[in-house]
Amino acid sequence: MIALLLTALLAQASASSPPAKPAAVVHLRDFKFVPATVHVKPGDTVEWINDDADAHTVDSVTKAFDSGGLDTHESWAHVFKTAGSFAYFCDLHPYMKGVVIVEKGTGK
Ligand SMILES: [Cu+2]
Repeated sequence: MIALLLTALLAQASASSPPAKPAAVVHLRDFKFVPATVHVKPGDTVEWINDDADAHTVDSVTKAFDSGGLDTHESWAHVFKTAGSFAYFCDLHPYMKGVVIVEKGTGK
């Protein structure tokens, strides 16, 4: 439990060094989130990596999370603690959309 809390705190404190093992990685590439939909479990970390020459952001539709600006090759990670469907977009290019689906139970 303490380890989980520390992981979450570190993820928020340090944008450039995410936790060691994300459950899913989303690339920001050609003005798209690739893949646009990822499935994880509660407590999992999702990491985003900007492969584009342009800056992007990862902004929750419900303001649950916000990466701030990500320049080329920058990454950002977020820990999803609760189940649900978390839609997000790029604040700079609102047509860029993705969703993180956090599901309890087995399988994906
Ligand atoms: Cu963008």
